[in-house]
Amino acid sequence: MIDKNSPLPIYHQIVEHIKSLIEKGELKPGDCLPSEREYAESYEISRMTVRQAVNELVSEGHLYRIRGKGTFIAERKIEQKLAGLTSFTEDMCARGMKPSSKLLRFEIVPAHNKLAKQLGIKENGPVYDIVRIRFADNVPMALENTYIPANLVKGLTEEIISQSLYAYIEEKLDLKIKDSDQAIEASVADEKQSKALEIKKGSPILFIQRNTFLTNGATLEVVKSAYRADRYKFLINMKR
Ligand code: 16G
Repeated sequence: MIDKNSPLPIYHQIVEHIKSLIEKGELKPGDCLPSEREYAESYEISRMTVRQAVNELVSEGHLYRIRGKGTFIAERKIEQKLAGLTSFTEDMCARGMKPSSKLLRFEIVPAHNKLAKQLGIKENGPVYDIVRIRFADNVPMALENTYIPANLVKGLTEEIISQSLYAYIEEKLDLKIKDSDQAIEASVADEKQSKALEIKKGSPILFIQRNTFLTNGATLEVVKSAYRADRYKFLINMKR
């Protein structure tokens, strides 16, 4: 596996070797990685070199360390293409994963000034304020806060919102979703986010804001979501 005459640095060869074992399923999420000493002895290389490889795999999210316990194989991240405009339910079903939601808030509130502007409604106009934890195969992936003008989307119920919002809008209300503006930025989980997502406070998250518009020009939703950075990865194809 290690070719000391190769022009490829040894630490890089170890990185690729461990990645291929993960790929082939020989190292599974949650498995403990053999110790630095074992690697160093079996390949006759320095522990420093092994550490350099492990550090790289940790920083890329393939491995994680637990102090005093060792280094473990991370869960595979969900790879989300930023191409078409899709819902959480569609994204999970497309992967053969089971989507589900836990509803933490579902109420109608008056829109404060900034939100009213974003939604294109009158200040203090009624908006649904919805907070859901979104799960994939029962693992919490995102904490999502959705604001929707109550006069635009009629008849929302707890049951509907526990399933797919987009399906209700398109199939039951016959409104046409046109496009979204979306921003993604790095952040860390606060108390609420960490509890909902079952991660430690201060863990990395991807904070996403999406404003979605209908074909008739109305703003459908303003959504603020916190996605687990250890479980999500966004992919984009760029043309030149
Ligand atoms: C996604 C969208 C969110 C939308 C929801 C509808 C992002 C960042 N957000 O979570 O804006 O409201 O899907 O999902 O992708 P649903 O139809 O499953 O309720």
